Amino acid sequence: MLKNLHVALFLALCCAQSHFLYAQGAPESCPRPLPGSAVTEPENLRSRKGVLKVELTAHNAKLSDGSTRYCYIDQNGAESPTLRVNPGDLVVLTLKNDLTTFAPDAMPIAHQHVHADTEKNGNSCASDLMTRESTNLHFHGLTIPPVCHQDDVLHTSIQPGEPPFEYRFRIPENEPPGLYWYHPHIHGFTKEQVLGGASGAIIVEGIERADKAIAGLPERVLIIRDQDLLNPNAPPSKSDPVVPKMLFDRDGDAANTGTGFGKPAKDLSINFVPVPYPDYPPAVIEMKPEKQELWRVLNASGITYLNLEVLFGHTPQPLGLVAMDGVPLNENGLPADFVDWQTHLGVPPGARVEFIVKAPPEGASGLLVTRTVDTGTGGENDPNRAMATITASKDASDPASELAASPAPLPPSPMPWLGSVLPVRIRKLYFSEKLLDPNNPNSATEFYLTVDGQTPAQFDPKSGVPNIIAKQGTVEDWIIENRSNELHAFHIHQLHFVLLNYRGTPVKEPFLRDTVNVPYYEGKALEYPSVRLRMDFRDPNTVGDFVYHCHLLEHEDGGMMGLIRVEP
Ligand SMILES: [Cu+2]
Repeated sequence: MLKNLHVALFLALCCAQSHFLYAQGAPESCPRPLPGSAVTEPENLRSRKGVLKVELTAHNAKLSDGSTRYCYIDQNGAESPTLRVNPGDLVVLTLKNDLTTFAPDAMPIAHQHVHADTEKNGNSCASDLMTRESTNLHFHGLTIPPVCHQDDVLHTSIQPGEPPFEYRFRIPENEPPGLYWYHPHIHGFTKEQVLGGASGAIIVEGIERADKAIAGLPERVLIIRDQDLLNPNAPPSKSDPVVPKMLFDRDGDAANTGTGFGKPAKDLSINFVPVPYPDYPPAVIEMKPEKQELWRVLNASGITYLNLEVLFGHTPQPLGLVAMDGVPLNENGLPADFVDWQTHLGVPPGARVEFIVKAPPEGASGLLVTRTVDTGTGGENDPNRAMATITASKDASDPASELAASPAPLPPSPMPWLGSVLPVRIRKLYFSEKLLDPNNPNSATEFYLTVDGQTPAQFDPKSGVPNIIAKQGTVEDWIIENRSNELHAFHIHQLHFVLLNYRGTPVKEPFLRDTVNVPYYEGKALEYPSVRLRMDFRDPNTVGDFVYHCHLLEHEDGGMMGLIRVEP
């Protein structure tokens, strides 16, 4: 165990080279497919007799290009398995921290959060030690209690060399069936670990019970991650309109060009198959001709917004949305078995979409792309790009999992629809950013998420003083404003909300979300753009202290986060 920084630094300096050789010589250390590979699904770990036992080890590996990969290896040696559970199941998951100290790179934030407290070392539930090599898990979207060994990220920190740490929680009986996910949440270092690949899917089974339109369909899990550019110095490809000037935002990512083209802030991968800038060689998804599948897509990116589209030739294909952020569409008293047919689907970092896709005819092919996302002048460049070619062949193998063909319908929720419950209060919060040196546009930025009336401050994991106190059993309306010139993605742990108003326009969405875009300020309008959300504190599992934050991880790590206490 590393007792102090000096030891850590010594190990880093003395051993970096040998670990580099290890990563090169040991393909089992977070192996990744080559660009252009076929997209294979993660291994499925299914619960048995109401219990899912998982043993994960967090690994990392430093590559010759200077990048660091992170991965979870399970008890079978598989990487980032999909955890499949039923409502009511018990999850017993051990996490062993096998992260290695590599030579430090330029991330000044590292030093703000290292407070080696030897007395607390060894107690992962009350650790003051959150370093680059610490890790823990957040179960994004699940309504489970924010307490140690379940879903606490405020104090739970597991250090390298400690015995495996046990997570033990029950999936609520009323958890909506759908797609959730797990990832580390160490304040100050989440971005590095998630960009490196530390993430995986969780599926609460039974989505076909909520919507018979998808009964019997093969289901395919697609995890889209982002990572540092493999070819950062390459000019745009010849088929990409030349973009005159490369700008960087204050985080060092390629700034939004406003053109839909140019160098992206990050490369994307799909089930770990990289699709690197500048030529974006697509990965390959093989389907049976004209067969319908349910695609369960997670945006596990650190900072990249997606806007997914499937093209046959130049024609966008219908995508039948059946669930958002793990919640099936007909939770809002829609006609039974409703499908919302769209031609493109926006997915902020952290969000999930589940939709029906039909394969092209035999011999033809399609293309899964992400359209450009306008993230504002201060935002990252998320250009148009191909992600995967969809081929159709009778010999294509079906996905590993298929939804039940004649499911028993889900019983209706005993709770009234969130959108029709009266809120006990309205709160206003706002995203803002401040240059440390107002005269220097390239100086470091502080990121804030502030309750209106309080003083803007970067999140301090040690403060313990809640910014918001709510009562379990109630429902509140939160207006989230954006006073910065870049898009942010608001996320709250432990619960879902319903979007009521987007930028002044009332919306009536038939599903809940746990992550939502908050549009950027252009500096002209009299009012800041905002969203209005109805927050659901009715579930007893929301009692406790937890966080809300921007899901762009460099903003989250930079302090764009707040603490809420839900009292019983
Ligand atoms: Cu943000």
